Amino acid sequence: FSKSAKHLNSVLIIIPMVLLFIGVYGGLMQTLFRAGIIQSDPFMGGDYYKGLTIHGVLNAIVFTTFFAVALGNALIPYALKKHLNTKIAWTSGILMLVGSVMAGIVMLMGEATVLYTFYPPLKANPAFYIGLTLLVVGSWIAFFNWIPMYLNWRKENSGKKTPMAVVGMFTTFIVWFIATISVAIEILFMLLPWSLGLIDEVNVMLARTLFWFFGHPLVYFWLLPAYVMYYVFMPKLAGGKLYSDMAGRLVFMMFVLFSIPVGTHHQYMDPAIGAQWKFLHGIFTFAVALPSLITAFTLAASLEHAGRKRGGTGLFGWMKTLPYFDKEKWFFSYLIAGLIIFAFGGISGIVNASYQMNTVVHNTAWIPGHFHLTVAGPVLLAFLGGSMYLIQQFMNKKVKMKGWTLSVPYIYTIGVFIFSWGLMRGGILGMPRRTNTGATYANPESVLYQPEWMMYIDITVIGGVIMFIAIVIYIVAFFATVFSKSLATEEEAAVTFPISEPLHDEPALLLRNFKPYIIIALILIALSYAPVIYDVIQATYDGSAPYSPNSPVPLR
Ligand code: HAS
Repeated sequence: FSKSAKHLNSVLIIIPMVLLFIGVYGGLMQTLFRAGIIQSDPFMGGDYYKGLTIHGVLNAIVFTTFFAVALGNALIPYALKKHLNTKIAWTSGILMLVGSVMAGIVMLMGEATVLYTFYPPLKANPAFYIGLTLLVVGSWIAFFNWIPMYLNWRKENSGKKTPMAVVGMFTTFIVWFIATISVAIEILFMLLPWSLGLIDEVNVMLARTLFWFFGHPLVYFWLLPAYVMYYVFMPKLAGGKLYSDMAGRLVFMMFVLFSIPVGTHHQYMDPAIGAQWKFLHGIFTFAVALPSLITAFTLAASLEHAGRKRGGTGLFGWMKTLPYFDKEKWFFSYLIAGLIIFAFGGISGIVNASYQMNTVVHNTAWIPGHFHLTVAGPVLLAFLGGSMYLIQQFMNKKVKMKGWTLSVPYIYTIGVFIFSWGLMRGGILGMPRRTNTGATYANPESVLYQPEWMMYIDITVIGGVIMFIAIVIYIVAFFATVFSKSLATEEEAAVTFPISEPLHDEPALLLRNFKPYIIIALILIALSYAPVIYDVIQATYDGSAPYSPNSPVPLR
């Protein structure tokens, strides 16, 4: 890695870490708002929805995109033994930074209180949409920068299997690229002109549908870099090997196929889309859960192999010998804790995906319970562990406060289990999501007051405070590492990654080329989305009259 590549990757990790902390602070405020403990943010000012927007956008969109790009910039050249084109990589990084800062400023000013889904008729300052567009375009440029490296490598290494890390990172960005096209259409042709005052109507259902075409693959864009670290790093960190190379490749290709034609499962309760198409998306949703089930077995087998190599015996005895508390293997604790959380996140996802069950949980606090066990569980922990690993490599530092660093994922796990349990139990009772319960259902003065929800709301405060403490410890350890003395001169510092060997190295001939999978994915997308878009257009342009958000009377 050149000096410039190291600097770039460090910037791509440090700046979003600051933004992540602002977002995490916003998360803590959410729990306090919802419990009625505060009515206004003591530091940033503004209400519950401003805080919720900052929390969602900075943590779930900005931090994750930066980390995915930094991981790709690091792993792809490393695994292919090629040099990153740093000019293009810096251009992408600068676009992402400028875009994120623009969006961040308007959110802090309270000019973009539209939540991370930015559904119309909620309208933001144009700078918010432009900022998000720059972030996405910057990430595309990072992806395009990796393609020539990969094609050259294939030319020079015909017949060889592409390294798993590269397969995983390309899967991440193929899914991201296809998915972001729809949100680009939504922003550039609908929301931005509307926010600039160039058009005065926007088709709400079409905008929601375009959003969810992007929104569900977005969750796999978050998950896949974590999967790269699970498949590529974790077996080696545990002291073993990846149980099956083919299983890993199959999992990534299945994500290319099924990540996108599933978005309507977020719209089961929306009007305008036929129930048969929602059902079809429901079936594909079960298909996209399969690669995660394969992952559960493959990683468990890899961990068992490692545990037995470390002297573990018996049916479960191998579990005891894994390096959960080995300070030198602090990275392992981030991955294993996340994996354990994900077992519960996955189960709750399957509940959401079931069409009938969704009627019980949709728009209730169950849903944030689910996604704190997925994106704010395994994904966050893997990205935090990964950020610490990348920063020490690129800045040539030694991780500081290792014991504390190791403890973070376990403290966080305790917090997130308590927090999500409170949300999910409250959700089953009907407690809504995205609602300032502090001013309504948790307010004894209000006619809406629901005393039986109070216990669960209080539980989320306890869980939220524990999660926040874990992140504060992490941030202190992270910046202690960043500001510590460098180990050696730049020239001496070699970047290395713990790349796992496979235990079973199957030929996997049918899993070596992305092309057929991309083609099948496009066919599945066309089959599943053409009728949905047709229904939406039929119902909203031909069927019913448009409404203004300010009046219940149709416009024409
Ligand atoms: Fe989801 C809503 C369905 C996965 C994130 N999801 C959301 C939202 C977010 C989100 C943010 O069908 C809210 C969006 C909004 O704001 O409205 N989700 C699923 C399904 C899966 C799933 C079927 N979700 C995720 C992931 C996310 C994420 C991953 C982020 C990264 N989700 C839904 C649905 C909705 C939804 C509906 C809409 C709900 C509504 O009504 O609004 C699946 O992909 C899950 C499959 C996962 C598994 C788990 C496998 C287990 C593993 C761990 C094994 C453990 C081991 C440890 C090996 C089947 C891999 C061993 C331990 C030792 C000690 C040895």
